[in-house]
Amino acid sequence: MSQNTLNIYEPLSIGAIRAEFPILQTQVYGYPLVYLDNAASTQKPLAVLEALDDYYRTINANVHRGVHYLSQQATDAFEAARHRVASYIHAAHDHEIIFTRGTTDSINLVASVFGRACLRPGDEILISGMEHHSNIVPWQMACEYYGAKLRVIPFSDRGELDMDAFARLLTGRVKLLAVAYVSNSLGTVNPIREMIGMAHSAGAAVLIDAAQAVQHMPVDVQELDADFIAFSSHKLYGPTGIGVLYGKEAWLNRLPPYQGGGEMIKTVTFEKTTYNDLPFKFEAGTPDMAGAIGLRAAIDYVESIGIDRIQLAEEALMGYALDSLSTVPGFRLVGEAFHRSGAISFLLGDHHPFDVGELLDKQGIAVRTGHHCTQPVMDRLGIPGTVRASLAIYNTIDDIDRLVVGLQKAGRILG
Ligand code: 7TS
Repeated sequence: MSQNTLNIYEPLSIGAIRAEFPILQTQVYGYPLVYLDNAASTQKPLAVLEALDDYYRTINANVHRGVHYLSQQATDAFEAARHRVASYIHAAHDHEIIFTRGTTDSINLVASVFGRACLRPGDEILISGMEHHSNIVPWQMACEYYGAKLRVIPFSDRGELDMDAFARLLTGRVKLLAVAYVSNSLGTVNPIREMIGMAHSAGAAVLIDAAQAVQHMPVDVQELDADFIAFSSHKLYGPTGIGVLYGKEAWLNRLPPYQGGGEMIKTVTFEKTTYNDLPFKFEAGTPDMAGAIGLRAAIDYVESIGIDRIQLAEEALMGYALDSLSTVPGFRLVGEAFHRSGAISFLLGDHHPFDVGELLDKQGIAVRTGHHCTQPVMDRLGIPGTVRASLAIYNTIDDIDRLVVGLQKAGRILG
């Protein structure tokens, strides 16, 4: 097992980290698995698997309703998970953390209730040209419903947002800016601190899609001054089916509830229902208790290593990968932003990304191919899609070397 470039995880070895992820021992077509599809979903450490198992074995019960022992235990663990998420992103209050099904669900929640409360005909929602479909379609739907307009910040050939165009688009008509912290298909890290400041000066609220950020870098919602932040547990080494919406208390109090049902109410009569306090106002129905507890274990795991150290190690590995990949005949990087994280998108000559991905798979190397749910990015660049290798805590120089050899072989086969 090779070391990470700078041994940044010391005194922990990369081998010790990999040993925490049982699935990395998988053999694929006779090769040890190289997992480079982390932007789609990360693998889970033992701590998360054990937390899920332990929850169902020892404290499973519905939360916030029973007087009985197990229900109390489950409620305490669920609320402790909320507290852990709040502290991870430096939220001022636990009740600013809403558990959702994931980034998509979080953005749909905001688009739906923000639309109802704040959008009028002629208003505008501003997004960027590099958003995931999850941060496009919910806004299109809200705009269509309320007669508002969707405006788009363009990006350069290198994959960097055009900040002059952003400044021009930021008129008094813009009610909300929704932008990705990190692009899932280009790897660009957007200057969101500056963008949030500019948007606030123009009177617009801001939602940050942090789906590709929270696993790669420290995120401090108070320092950023974001109004809403969305992310998914499953890209942060946690379970699927749960995610987070952070919202500033004042915004969450101002907005109407999203879904109706149990948990989100205080009193119900057929004449009138009163809504529950934060965060429960936005959590209708039985929540994913096990998921929240699994997410807590994932965050504990990440913090046991340190998100700063993870960021440094991944940056070093990214540098190594970009250097090594540039030696592969026909390698063309897609997205050359100066500030980047996580994803490396590329093409190999004129070969279709799918063919390249399939030949890598046959060598035990998992990458994603296609448009990565960012079709407008591919249209803007005039390409059908890319091959994408995306990094996580457990990736090694060995993984990158295997990718390089795999691509050389794919290039020879495809001719
Ligand atoms: N936003 C960004 C920036 C994403 O990368 C993704 C998922 C989402 C939103 C949606 O997250 P979900 O958990 O609700 O599905 N991105 C990817 C990807 O790049 N490959 O597969 C899923």
